[in-house]
Amino acid sequence: MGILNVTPDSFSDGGRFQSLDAVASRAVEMVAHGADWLDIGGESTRPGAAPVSQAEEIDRVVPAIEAVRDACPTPVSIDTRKPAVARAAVAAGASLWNDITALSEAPDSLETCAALGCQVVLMHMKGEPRTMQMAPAYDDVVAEVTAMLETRARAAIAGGVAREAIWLDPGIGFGKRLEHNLALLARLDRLCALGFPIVLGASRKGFIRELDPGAREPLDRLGGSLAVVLAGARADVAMVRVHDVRQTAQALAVAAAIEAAAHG
Ligand code: HH2
Repeated sequence: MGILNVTPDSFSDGGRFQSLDAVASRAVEMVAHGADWLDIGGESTRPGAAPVSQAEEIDRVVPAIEAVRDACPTPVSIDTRKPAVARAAVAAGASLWNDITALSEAPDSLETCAALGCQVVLMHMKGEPRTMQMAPAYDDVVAEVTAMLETRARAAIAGGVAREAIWLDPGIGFGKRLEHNLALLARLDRLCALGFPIVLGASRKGFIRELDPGAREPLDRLGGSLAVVLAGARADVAMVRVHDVRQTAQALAVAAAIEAAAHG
């Protein structure tokens, strides 16, 4: 899944895709590089990010989705926590709602998702973006994230979302310290055992810098991002959400070729 943020302030690609031509050509480029999904976001959720109004978010994402749909047939996902934005995005052609709040932001999130009939990513987050990195604490992060995602998946199904439409995501960096991110990445098998396809997003995230203090800029974090992608592939996650589609596809192709050689 290629990331396409149409925001002025996303931590890595904020401000890069302000014109619709830039959005469309980035989409075409990511698809040429191997993206199977394009994830469009109109609100940065980086730690400390300021919220965006519903109208502003719709104004950002709807034209971008239309531009992407005109430029390529690849399915589009909408990265939002607001039901009204998801509704507008699906009307514009998105077919997956990527919700960092696992359909718990608004009272009508769940019912909106069921009515839209779209696919959905339920992501784990502890707290909310403005404050989530202040002092995140868990007794057993793997057990707690797994239990929360299972609970949200059950709630979604009970609320009318089709089981086959649900993806789960541990939410790397969302209310998690380095040790929490690493514990989750080390035990992705526990999430996979829930029986839903797993999405993993760690592209260029801040925790990589804690392991490589020289990687001050998001663009310095490709190596760490690829290490996470390969850990995901080993655990059989279904999708990785990345900025660097070409390098990710290459890393996955080489890893798969080595695996094939080992078995054959
Ligand atoms: N991470 C970000 C945003 N949305 N969605 C899912 N399912 N999983 C993630 O890990 C995830 C996500 C944050 O990254 P990014 O979109 O690159 O930055 P920003 O939130 O600053 O726009």
